[in-house]
Amino acid sequence: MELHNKEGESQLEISGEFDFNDAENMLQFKIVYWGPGESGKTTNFFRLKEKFDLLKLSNGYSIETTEGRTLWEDSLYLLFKFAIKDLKFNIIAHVVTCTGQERFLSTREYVLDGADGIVFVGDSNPEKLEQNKRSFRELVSFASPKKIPYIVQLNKRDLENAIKLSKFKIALGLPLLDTYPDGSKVVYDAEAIQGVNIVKCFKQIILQVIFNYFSE
Ligand SMILES: Nc1nc2c(ncn2[C@@H]2O[C@H](COP(=O)(O)OP(=O)(O)OP(=O)(O)O)[C@@H](O)[C@H]2O)c(=O)[nH]1
Ligand SMILES: [Mg+2]
Repeated sequence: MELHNKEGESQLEISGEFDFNDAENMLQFKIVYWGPGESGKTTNFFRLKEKFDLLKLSNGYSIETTEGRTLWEDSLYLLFKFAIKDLKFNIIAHVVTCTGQERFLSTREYVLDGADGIVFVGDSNPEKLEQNKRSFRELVSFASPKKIPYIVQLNKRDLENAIKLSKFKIALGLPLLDTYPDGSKVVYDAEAIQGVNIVKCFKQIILQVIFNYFSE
């Protein structure tokens, strides 16, 4: 398939015109939001849920402890038509978030099972650097052998003492470049609380999952 990320990102479109009769162009993906405790995975999830209000197949659920931490997972199905240039796909995306709490580590394997794409949600709080590193290492060791595409989001850019982007990249062992040769960003800035760049990250991971699907 002649598609390149560079032109893809600017031309991709998500719309509600899901076509139930078009079984041929129907794709189903599972997208997992992963990251250290309280980095903003569930906040990403709620922003997507609001944004795609009309495209929800399910109402979704969120299993939390009384302190608002994710105990098990948040889960939601979205249906949409995804167009890149003149190619159109009907997509069913199962969006889930893991718990970042290390004491529930074993549940993460279950939530990650069958993932087609992963969004790593990092925390800009400088005190969370070690947790970011640990969680990212865990993700790479899971995703790399299986060649599961992932993108890195650095959330909470609104924090006054937010970590410098270069410091974050060095800690995670990421290239200091802004973009990869395919045009995708090494790190996507975000403010999940305000919804900044949340849909952009979601579109980007869907795009990478589609590329991966067609290159297999
Ligand atoms: N300042 C700031 N705070 C944020 C942002 N996004 C999320 N938060 C806050 O960070 C805290 C944790 O957010 P959650 O979305 O529950 O984090 P989580 O990653 O799901 O946490 P666990 O499920 O416990 O691993 C909440 O108090 C959010 O309001 C952001 O962009 N900026
Ligand atoms: Mg959560």
